[in-house]
Amino acid sequence: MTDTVIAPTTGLVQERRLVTDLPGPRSQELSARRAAAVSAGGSSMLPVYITAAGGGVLVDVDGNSLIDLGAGIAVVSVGNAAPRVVEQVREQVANFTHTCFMITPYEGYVAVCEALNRLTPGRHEKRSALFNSGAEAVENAVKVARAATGRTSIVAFDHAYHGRTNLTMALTAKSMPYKHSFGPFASDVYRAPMSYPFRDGLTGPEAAAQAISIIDKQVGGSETAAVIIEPIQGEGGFIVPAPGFLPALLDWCTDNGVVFIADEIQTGFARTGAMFACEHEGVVPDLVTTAKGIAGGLPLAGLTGRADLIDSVHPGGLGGTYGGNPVACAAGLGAIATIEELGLVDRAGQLGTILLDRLRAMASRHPVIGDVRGRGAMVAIEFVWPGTTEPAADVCAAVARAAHAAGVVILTCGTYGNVIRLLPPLVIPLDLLHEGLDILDEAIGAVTA
Ligand code: PLZ
Repeated sequence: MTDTVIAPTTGLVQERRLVTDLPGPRSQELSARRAAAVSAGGSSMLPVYITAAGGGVLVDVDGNSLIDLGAGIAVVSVGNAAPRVVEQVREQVANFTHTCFMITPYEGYVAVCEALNRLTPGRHEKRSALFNSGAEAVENAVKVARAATGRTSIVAFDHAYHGRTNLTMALTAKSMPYKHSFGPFASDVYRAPMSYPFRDGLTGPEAAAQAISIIDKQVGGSETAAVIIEPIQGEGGFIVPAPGFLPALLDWCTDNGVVFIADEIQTGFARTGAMFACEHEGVVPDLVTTAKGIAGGLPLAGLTGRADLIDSVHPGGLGGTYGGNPVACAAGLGAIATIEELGLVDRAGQLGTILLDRLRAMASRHPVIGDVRGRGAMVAIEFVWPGTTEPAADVCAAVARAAHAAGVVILTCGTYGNVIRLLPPLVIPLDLLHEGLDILDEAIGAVTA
């Protein structure tokens, strides 16, 4: 496939180049400083310290150049230091850095909300509000759903990830490391089974019937304010629900006056080969949460949805000192313009074809790969002991370590810790993507030999 888009987004040479072992000596010095200064509760998957990044590479303090197949967890979809982002941030930061939108507003905030209203699924009348992080967007989605319905119960799913604040920890499924020792958690949060085709063997409608029956029996439709779901689960293992699961859930919500919240924080902004992952199933959510890919790396998050729901909140009920900060909004407008100008929705689709073809070929040679799944530039392999569905987390960790040592940044995820996920910047040059996949392939071979 010819490389249709991109690349001169950065002055950095687009190559993998190792001049030391990883982490190199200067990174190790920084790690020693860090140990004496930085909370041990925050860990780094690969402690090489970065000085520059762009296109498909990360350059470290020792002069190593690594292939980036993680995009900072699906954030720098437009590339690190993308030109339009840099340009608009520079201009904004020199003009003014903060007023607080709740005190004296500015155009950038309005323009980002207009873009969100235009780009999210559905042609109905919408409103948006801006925040600093994904977790904060989710918190506010729950506030809106409760205010609009006068109900309190919220339903989340097995394997869900929605954040690390108190309410979003309650919504997140996995205990270690996200919730362990941090309770008590917010009340009135319930959990329903997710559609996980590799593990449950159910069709979408079957899995939806199972989930709906549990919600009906254990929560009650008339008590439920909202159902929140990632249209493709991220941290939980890049789980793509079986076709029909999301639409059936949405129908049940509509029939019961329950707000359907799509958490598109990881899946949004072109990542899956659609602007938003709900589009793959024609699902139009009542509320959508966004962050990550929205602003090329600056902290910005959005809540977008039905005007009648969002505007049911009393004036002053939603806000925060920094939410929709002018510099972050400038970055957001730069990132959105980049996605549209470079055709990154299509580009993500192209990357997905390459990724799925290559990973399926690997699966045919490596029986430790139990499942290959995903959409667009959000794909994963799940490791199992050959011939079973038993999670092979040690294999997964060893493969990731081997890839890291070879200078390829790949991330793991999954409730069982046995999934390698690939979510490269959408502007990655194709030869680098292939090289990264070659190294992954070799790593699996070496670990399972
Ligand atoms: N909802 C679907 O993926 C963030 C966090 C990883 P914040 N996921 C990566 C970690 O270990 O902290 C995420 C997400 C979905 C919400 C969030 C939360 O977004 O910006 O990290 O708060």
